[in-house]
Amino acid sequence: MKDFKKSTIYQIYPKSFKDSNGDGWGDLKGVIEKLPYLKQLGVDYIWLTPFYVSPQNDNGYDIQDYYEIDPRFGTMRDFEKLVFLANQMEIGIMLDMVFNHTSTNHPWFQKALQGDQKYKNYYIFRKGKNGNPPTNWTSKFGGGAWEYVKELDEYYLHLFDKTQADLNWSNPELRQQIYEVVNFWMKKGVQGFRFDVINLISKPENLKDDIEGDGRCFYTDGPTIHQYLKELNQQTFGKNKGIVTVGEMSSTTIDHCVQYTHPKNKELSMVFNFHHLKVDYKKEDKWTLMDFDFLQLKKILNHWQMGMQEGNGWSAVFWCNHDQPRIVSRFGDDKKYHKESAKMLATCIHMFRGTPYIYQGEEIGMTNPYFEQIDEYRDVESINYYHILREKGKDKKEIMKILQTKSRDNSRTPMQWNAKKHGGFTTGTPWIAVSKNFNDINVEKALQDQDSIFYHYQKLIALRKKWDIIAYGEYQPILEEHPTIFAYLRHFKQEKLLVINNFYAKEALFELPLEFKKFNRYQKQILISNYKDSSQEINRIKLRPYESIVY
Ligand code: TEU
Repeated sequence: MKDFKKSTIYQIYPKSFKDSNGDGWGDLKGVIEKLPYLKQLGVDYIWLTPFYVSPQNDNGYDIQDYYEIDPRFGTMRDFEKLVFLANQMEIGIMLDMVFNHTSTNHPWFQKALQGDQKYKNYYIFRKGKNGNPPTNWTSKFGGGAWEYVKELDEYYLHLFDKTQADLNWSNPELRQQIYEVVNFWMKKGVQGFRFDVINLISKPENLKDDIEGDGRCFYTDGPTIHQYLKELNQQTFGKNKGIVTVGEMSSTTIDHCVQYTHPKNKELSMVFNFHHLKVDYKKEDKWTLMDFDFLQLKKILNHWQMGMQEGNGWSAVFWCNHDQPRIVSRFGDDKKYHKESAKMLATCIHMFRGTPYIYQGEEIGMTNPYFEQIDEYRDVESINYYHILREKGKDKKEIMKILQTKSRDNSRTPMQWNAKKHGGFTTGTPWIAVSKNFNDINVEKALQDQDSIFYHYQKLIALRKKWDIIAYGEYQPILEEHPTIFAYLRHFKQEKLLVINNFYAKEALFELPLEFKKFNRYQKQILISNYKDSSQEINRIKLRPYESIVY
């Protein structure tokens, strides 16, 4: 059985990973083809984002059938083969389970629309208020969170797109249906699950207007959330000790995340939170342009590292996923210091207390594509906000700039395998354009260069396996007020780990705080760095652009 604290998890967005049949969509056969590559990288689990039958209004997060694979991704046989071959390589497959909502194409919802009470009760239908929706809540993708159904003269709740109807978890029958889904996939030999926005599933019985906000205060970490997760655990994966689980937690708190992951509570193995990825939002609005606030970033990450440690919870640590722009374009430098900054960012995350996640392409330093036309974008959220910002009178050029840094499509462009047409992703026409820099940034090139970002990630993954301190060490931030350096210590038995990262292209002076001078007496070793000749001396180090060293 694998120890998830010593594991590294690789996220695949199958639609953009590898196309095996030339239809322009990545597929499961494409994933199978690339298993040896992932083995070479050294990852322990692969998390696949949804590939079930779906109208794809939200790229598969709108599920129409939990039990069938969308033919564009392949067949059940392909999936079984993938699980089998991955397990042979000691790679576990983790599936993405979207249980906050289904597609409105789901047969349950279709029956609800026909007025079938049983199925109406699977969702959240309410009467309007004086010709208005039941509450003033807004959808995360823009606009209101309620959609009117004329035939029923009622509204249904959708926290995301209007084709993603929220499920009613207070209905025990619905919960049973969900447990069956999880058990079905467990029988196929999957070794883990990622639960999509799982902290939003518990809504209060009486839905009220949110005077100051968008409604999230009512359903985020909602009233019976811990009860639901305990039940989910007992009825499904809790019966199999080898299963690893991660919950995606939207706008959550440390207190709840400790409860979600404390081993005694028997809810989940670990959780994602996103507070550190909002440090480039002006006034908490994603659709603005702002340089990232480094001190704020450090403060949030240190606060979560300490809080989760004190409460004995466990975090999934990450910079990238399919909803976030590329990290090297965001907090690094995707031009002059591409390699240095990508490696520095990787080290910073992988030495944290928590299980690190790598999103496809991050390991070769893939960048935002900088699309110039709105018709190059595919994501429902980007397209909605394009129109919302236009209506607010923003000029087209500025909106395009915002999308170039904020759109979720920034991470959804196809994986760059080589310098051939479409980066070797497909022989057909890709569903979304490949980033223009695939000649320079691609897997083939990375594998030939011993100094590449790829080998840096490979080394980080191996170090986690070798040194217990990386997985189990205690976290302690240092130089918290330093304007450009992110440094911290880890402690485990007789060992110490000192992690130093310069987050900028400017040189920076690292000075070891007085109370740690005694470390100089320790036997020292550099575990990893992103320059060939990093200082062996830890008292005072003149850090070069984006230099990152682990002692
Ligand atoms: O995302 C949840 C979520 O709220 C955000 O990451 C959201 O995409 C972002 O804040 C918008 O700015 C999950 C999935 O990861 C995402 O792809 C889905 O669209 C969403 O749930 C709905 O299932």
